[in-house]
Amino acid sequence: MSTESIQQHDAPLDQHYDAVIVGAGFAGISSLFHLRKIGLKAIILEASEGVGGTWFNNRYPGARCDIESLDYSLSLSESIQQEWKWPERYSDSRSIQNYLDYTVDELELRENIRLRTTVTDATYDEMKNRWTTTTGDGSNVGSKFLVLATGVLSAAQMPEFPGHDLFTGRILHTASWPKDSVDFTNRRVAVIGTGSSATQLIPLVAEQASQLTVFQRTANFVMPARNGALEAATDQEWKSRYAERRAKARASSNGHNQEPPHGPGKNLSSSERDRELESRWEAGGLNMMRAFTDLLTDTEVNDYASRFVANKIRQTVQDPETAERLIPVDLPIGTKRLCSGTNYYETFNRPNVSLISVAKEPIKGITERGMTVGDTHYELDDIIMATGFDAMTGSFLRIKVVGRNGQTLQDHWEGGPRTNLGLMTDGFPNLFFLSGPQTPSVFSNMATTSEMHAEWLARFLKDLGIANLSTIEPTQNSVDAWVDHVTETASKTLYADSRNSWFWGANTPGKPRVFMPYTGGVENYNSFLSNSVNDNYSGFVRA
Ligand code: N01
Repeated sequence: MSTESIQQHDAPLDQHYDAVIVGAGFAGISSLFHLRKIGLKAIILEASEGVGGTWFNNRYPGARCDIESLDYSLSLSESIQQEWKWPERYSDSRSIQNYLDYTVDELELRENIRLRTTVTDATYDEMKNRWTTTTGDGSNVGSKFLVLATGVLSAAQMPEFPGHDLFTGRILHTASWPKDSVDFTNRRVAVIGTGSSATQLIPLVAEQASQLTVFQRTANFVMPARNGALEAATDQEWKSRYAERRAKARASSNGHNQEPPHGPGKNLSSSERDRELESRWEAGGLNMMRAFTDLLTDTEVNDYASRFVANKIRQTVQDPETAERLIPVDLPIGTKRLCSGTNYYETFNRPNVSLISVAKEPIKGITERGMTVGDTHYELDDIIMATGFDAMTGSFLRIKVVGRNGQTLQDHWEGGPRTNLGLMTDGFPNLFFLSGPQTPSVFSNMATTSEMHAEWLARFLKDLGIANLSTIEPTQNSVDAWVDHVTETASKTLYADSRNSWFWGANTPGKPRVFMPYTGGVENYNSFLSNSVNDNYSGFVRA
């Protein structure tokens, strides 16, 4: 079913919700489903024109998930998971968006979703124990609970290059791509950035543009995705054992069914290591991250794997200088998000594609007809910013959230995010974060972990007894303990010394350098969630 064929009904607003949920992506949709199931009156407020969250907004050519389709889906309804047909092994953004549209309609959730509604402010009233959420048009919505399901990679980041407004061509950002397809035929195009978005988009733009110039500040490791049609046998096998597959995902480190590592690389011979790395390279995508259990903890093993991929780049890219420029330096493989693409390195063999390093000589500015780096001016028709996000906390902090004593979330998290289990923060009663910082989020299958959060939230509120509950919030001690645990867990990995990434907030000017995701794995995190239930939520105080 196409998105266009689905009618968008917008829920009307009133003041008397049990829960306002912000965001209609995987986390928001799962939350609405589970909160409604326990009898809450809930509404989703969504800024975009459609549901889908990141998959609605990231429509750039090549936008595709790097987790396999059958895994990257929700288990809310047995009939949906049986009936829905994924066309490809890895789904593109349009397929995922269509799937979420279908899910929302099948589960009759649309009547509780209000689109085109940007949340600007949310203020807690201590006298009434209620949240007031304010939207872009000045409307106020009242609720007992507020659930921010706004995503960790959704606050797009546009660099402030001097001259930006002078440019007479098109400036596009991958995360706010126009609804209609953009034609690059006979155009001179620049792509700024070489992260996941850029590396998916570059090969497709190169097929159309007369000239494509890629401006690279930091080279990244890009694995071949090895996408293709989803085979009927695979589809059937999964569907006959879906419950088992879902359970396996939750009991894994990353929340999906990928083949786990067989053991450490440390004591393996070179040929044993090569065999494993080759099989992971052939399996494609994020499989490389599962090559060895010590890939992200042992420098020598990581160096070995990094050299293996560097040699693949040298074998693929014909011009030796370009090949060397594409090989990451001082970047242990996996300590920046591994990219997964199709024909990325091959694209640099095309005569219409060139790679400019802006590592030492940054982009000076934008002019009426192009861009300047050092003394060189590049004549351009289009500039594509594939420049990423104010990641992990940006979408939460772009809303002015005011808790107890008039304290803003911006002030409270000035030194970095502070949460208990990534779900709540002290001083902000009845406020929940879904799939946010200090959870496995970006190291996991977000469909799995979003559902885990939504289930926990509904269980939590049901166990506490909503009718007799005024407030619930984490103790400061529980928050301090979780922050320490997240930090300590990361300190045992190679992430600790590789700080030039958005995991550390390094890509956003003025952001504190704090490691934000939880590296302990989905299975362990799941145990923490279960323990909190078994402990009768001891890290939280209720009134
Ligand atoms: O963003 P990024 P993204 N001058 O931050 C460069 C998920 N995702 O949108 O590395 C020059 O990774 C910046 O350079 P540097 C996935 O988790 C998933 O690509 O900061 N360059 C970098 O190269 C991913 O990790 C999927 O030195 C500038 C690039 O822009 C996350 O989203 C697909 C610059 C930004 O890369 C973010 O990916 C897409 C400047 N002033 C995204 N500013 C899949 O499922 C920034 N850069 C496959």
